[in-house]
Amino acid sequence: MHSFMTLKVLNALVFLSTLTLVGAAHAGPMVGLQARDLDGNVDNGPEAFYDPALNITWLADANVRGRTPEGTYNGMGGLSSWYSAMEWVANLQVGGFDDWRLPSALNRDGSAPCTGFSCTSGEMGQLYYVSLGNAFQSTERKVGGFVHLETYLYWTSTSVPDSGAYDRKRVFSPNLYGNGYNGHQDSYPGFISTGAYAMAVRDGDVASPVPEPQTLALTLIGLTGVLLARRRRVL
Ligand SMILES: [Ca+2]
Ligand SMILES: [Ca+2]
Repeated sequence: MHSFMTLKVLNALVFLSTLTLVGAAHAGPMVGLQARDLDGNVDNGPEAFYDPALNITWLADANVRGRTPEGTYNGMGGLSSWYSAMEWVANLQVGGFDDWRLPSALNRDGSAPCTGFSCTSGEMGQLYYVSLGNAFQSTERKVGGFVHLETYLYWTSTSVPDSGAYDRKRVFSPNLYGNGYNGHQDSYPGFISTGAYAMAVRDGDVASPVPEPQTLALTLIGLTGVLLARRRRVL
């Protein structure tokens, strides 16, 4: 009787593991990004994504500034001058962290950012092209697990060295998905009249990884192995 029950439990565990692995294979829109929890509730989904390639953590809400907690637009909808965006992110506190910043457009080796399409070395270029798998000028929107990723310009923290008078072209701003300039990185005046959106990112990882479906499946497989080994010993 005991062995029979054990076998039923084992069959159920193997079935569950298989189901979970099949589900995980279809749910992989982001390359390399790892889900992170910031609000202590893993059931409501991740609030951040860690990118081990750059060792940075993105807020999953790509326009947290422009939305109320209920998700409706707030004031200017998150559009602002570069100066206002820099001030906002400096004061942002989410998940117990106060070191959020705008993404850098600098190349990974610290050299000056490129202009145009396929600038994959900056942080937003890495996110847009590599992690989310977008192509330049593509009309297909791949946003992975991010929400409120707006179809317009996003500020980076990077100033243009020889910006000339009036602080013109002070920042680099990749244009995500908008106006045929999807994946385009360029420079604009810090007080560009239309404003631009702001994503928040921080250096390093956060403390609370969200268990991936694969991890759960592997745990179940490991448990199954232990039970099988125990059963063999009993027999
Ligand atoms: Ca959560
Ligand atoms: Ca701060």
